[in-house]
Amino acid sequence: MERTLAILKPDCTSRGLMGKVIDRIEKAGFRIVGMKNVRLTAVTAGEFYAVHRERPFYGELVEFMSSAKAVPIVLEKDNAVADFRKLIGATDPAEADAGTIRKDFAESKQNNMVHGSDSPENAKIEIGFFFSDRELVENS
Ligand code: 3AN
Repeated sequence: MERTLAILKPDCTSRGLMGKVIDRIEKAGFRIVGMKNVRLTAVTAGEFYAVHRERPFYGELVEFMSSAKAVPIVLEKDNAVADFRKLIGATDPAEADAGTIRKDFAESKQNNMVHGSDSPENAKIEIGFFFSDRELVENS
């Protein structure tokens, strides 16, 4: 079993699309082992996306991620990291495959509904950013 970190981004939560996205995640075979509401600040959003600090879109990304509530979710499944990236689709919804979450719901490269860890190593770091071990509960 592998774990990945998903985040329902502010566009997803404020447009009332959380239920639709979680339904797709569960139907795709992922188990939810951790989930919470957070309101990121410019500081915490900036820290989470620190790898993008030099990118031209960094300031707007930080502003967007702290504009409304976000919902980090820890997911478990065989091959969770790669399978979740497949389920959400490419960063740019215009380039995302048919049937992916971003293709069906995202409005732009920035407002693209969901985050998904890009490697098992980063998944561990990102899960630790939001959750302590005792907040992670396996369900069978
Ligand atoms: P992904 O979320 O698909 O792994 P990353 O890690 O390259 O994409 O980018 C992190 C986040 O930064 C994206 N989810 C998106 O919100 C934003 N982003 C990425 N590229 C752009 C861009 N060219 N313009 C605006 N925002 C972007």
